[in-house]
Amino acid sequence: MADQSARVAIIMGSRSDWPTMQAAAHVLDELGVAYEARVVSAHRTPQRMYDFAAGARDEGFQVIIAGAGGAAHLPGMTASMTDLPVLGVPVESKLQNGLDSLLSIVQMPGGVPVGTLAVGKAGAKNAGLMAARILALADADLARRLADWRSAQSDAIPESVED
Ligand code: RP5
Repeated sequence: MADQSARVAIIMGSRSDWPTMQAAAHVLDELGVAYEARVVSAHRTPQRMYDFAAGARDEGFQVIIAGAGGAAHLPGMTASMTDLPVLGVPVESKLQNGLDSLLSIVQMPGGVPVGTLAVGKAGAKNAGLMAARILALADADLARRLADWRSAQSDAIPESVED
């Protein structure tokens, strides 16, 4: 059962995906957005995936971030069983650094949308930011925190090429 305050579910096909998916968790921490992270494998725990996807809205989740590598069916299968927005993160794999993961997630048939991000940690980070932007549409406080986060990011980028 989810923490009742968790608005974002971060699911992944394996514990081995967590070092990548932590980038989503980290940025949600920075923005003060409650999330819950779980291992939910489309292939190894299909019943867990079904139960999660079918019950995600009732658990109080509003956005799902799903990361997987290789034959990365988790985001698409999850999207097929919920009306919540699903953001897919292709995890780097042994084959061409995750190009297989990317194509597995991005090539959804029309009618079953998955918002697919970049391969790896940048994609996970942006999935967290995108989840926050979706939630901020109906949350003015979060919208302000997002604006502050973006300003801080800009301020942290030096203009000079040398120290
Ligand atoms: C996928 O298989 C997972 O998402 C992971 O990226 C990949 C490898 O999983 P492990 O063999 O490391 O558990 O289901």
